[in-house]
Amino acid sequence: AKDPVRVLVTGAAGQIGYALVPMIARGVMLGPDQPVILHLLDIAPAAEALNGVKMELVDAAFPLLKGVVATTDVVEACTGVSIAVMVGGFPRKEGMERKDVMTKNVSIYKSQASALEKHAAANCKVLVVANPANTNALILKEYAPSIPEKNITCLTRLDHNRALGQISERLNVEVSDVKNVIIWGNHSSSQYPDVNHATVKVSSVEKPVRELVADDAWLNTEFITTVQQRGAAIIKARKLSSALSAASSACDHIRDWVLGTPEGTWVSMGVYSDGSYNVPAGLIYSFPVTTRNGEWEIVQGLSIDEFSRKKLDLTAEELSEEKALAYSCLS
Ligand code: NAX
Repeated sequence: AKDPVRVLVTGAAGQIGYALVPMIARGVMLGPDQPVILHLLDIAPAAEALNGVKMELVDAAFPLLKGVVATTDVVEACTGVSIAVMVGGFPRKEGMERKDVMTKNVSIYKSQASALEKHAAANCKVLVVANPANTNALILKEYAPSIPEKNITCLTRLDHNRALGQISERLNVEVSDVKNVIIWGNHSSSQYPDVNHATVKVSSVEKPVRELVADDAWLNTEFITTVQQRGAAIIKARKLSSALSAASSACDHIRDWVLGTPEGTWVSMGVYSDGSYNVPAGLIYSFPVTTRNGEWEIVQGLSIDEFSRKKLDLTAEELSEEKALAYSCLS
């Protein structure tokens, strides 16, 4: 049998945490033959709720779950973990300035970066979910210089999956037959969901989404805004933000990163930009990536038309501004 892998979930007493931890304990993230030990971190005011989550994990008697460490101590939480899913953060409340929210999150991600760097397993893979996800990941990278930059990513897979879902609904095809959409840029409403290289399998032939939808007006406007605004639509409907879809997408992100993408398929991940597609280097930006042997690689050579170029640049500009704001909050 395999040795258990220690998986950290921060913000584990929150709503995404509540959806995510049973998925991990069931093998959705690392596979049905991979035992896990869950490390759950939250802050003191949530300690009792966190303990309740631990009790439920015990009660669920998951065969793959070999232990639960539920704690409000960052060092204990980070010790020995090979996967870190960072869901905890400071939410923006009504009337709060962007700078104040950024200051809070910068300080959280700075200190959690140091704890991970000192106490996590070598080669720990990090996924930041908490918003502003790209910039939190960038701060984490800056303050954990010994963790390889390739190991620090943020979640845009939910946006990617939302785009797949919209195409599947529109064409009335199975979502598993749609592939190779791309989310470029920031996990915010400036993101660019791009279908120019996406395909649908129709009687075992891959056909371009643009050809099948045959409605560029829809693809260039409503489709894009629906994906960009989906988070807000969920809040409006549920009075709570996305949780099960965020948790499921976080599992997809880590599973594909660790176990690899299928031949001919890419996914979207927020990763440290190397300047590919003329995106400024030094941002955490969502790109199309393929993965193999636990490493991602940006898909190269895709054609970018003028319409797309503007959208790639716009979301990069927003990320550069966020980066500047984050740095101005570091003191
Ligand atoms: P909740 O408010 O339900 O849970 C957040 C939890 O984090 C709380 O239990 C809180 O006590 C804890 N926390 C706060 N500061 C902490 C710290 N310093 N260390 C450890 N834990 C801490 O929010 P939830 O709905 O679960 O969302 C979590 C985060 O995901 C938010 O930042 C949210 O904006 C972000 N999202 C990101 C998405 C993405 O695709 N990247 C989509 C879903 C989600 O909106």
